[in-house]
Amino acid sequence: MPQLDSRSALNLGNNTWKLRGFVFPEGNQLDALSIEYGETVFDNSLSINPRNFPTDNNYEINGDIQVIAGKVYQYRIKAKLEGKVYYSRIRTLNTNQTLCTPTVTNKAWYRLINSVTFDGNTTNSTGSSGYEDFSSVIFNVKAGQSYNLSITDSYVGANGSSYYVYIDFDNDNIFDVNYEMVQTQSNVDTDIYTTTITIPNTAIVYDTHLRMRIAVDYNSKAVINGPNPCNVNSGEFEDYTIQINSGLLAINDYNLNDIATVYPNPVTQYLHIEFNELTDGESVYEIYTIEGKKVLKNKINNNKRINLSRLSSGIYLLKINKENKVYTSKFIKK
Ligand SMILES: [Ca+2]
Ligand SMILES: [Ca+2]
Repeated sequence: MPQLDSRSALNLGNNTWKLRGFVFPEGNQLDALSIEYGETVFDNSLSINPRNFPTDNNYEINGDIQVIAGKVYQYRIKAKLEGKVYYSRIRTLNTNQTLCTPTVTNKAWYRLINSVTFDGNTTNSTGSSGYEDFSSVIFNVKAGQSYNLSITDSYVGANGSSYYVYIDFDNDNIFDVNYEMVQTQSNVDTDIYTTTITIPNTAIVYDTHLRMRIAVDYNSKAVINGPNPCNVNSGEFEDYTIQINSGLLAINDYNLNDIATVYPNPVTQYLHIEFNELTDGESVYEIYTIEGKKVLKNKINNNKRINLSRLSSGIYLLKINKENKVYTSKFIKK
């Protein structure tokens, strides 16, 4: 009997979400596989060929969908095997979700965060309300890399503190304690907690502001209550911003939309590029997925169209090399 799991949905921005699921066929060759989604009923489906995957391994399937802002969707994985239909659990995708504002139960403070140092950059703080929002502080990171983090709390002496670090890698405004709690430590008898944060290679959203939330709590209360990214008993929260750079967007790249009109967006089949000024000679264009994989490369003349019918749905980056400058523009393929 195949095992199916609807794991998470990544908010890629521009009303595009990547639905993710995991499949373990348990040695069976599945007859059909799909991700079903919809508002009240599962009236949309992304079909996936199970023959592209091994039968004896757990693997990820995913697909990008367009959503309408403000709506709530459900999705699940569906498999067919020998005439029987199997479903994963149903997960919800809420385009209206906002980050919870942290609360502290016990206002007689035992622990405050006095400073946070991430990758050598320090933010000192003195607030005592239980939550300080430093989300305007942005740390640029790369997938697969590790970064030093140290947290100095206000309590001096050998009486344990607990620390929690969450990053909303899928950008859905929920800190998932199973997949997005990147560090935790209970009952640490130290005034400065030092650790490393490793940015994963999968299930992350690139080139977007992702919230990092740090919490400190008085130990025994935290152990009883468990990790909660929205509440601690006797401690403090601080929020920061992480941006995982894909490397696709270089600082010295030029905006393609300044020299050309690129339309339509979203695009179904033909992407048109009309340069403001006609020039002699050819340019080279390249199209990348947001994960950095090159999917198309060709030469382009003045005012041409590119056939994108073979690309799957999602966000792509168009790069054009013209007169020794690199111009970029993002677009959505429906
Ligand atoms: Ca603080
Ligand atoms: Ca999340």
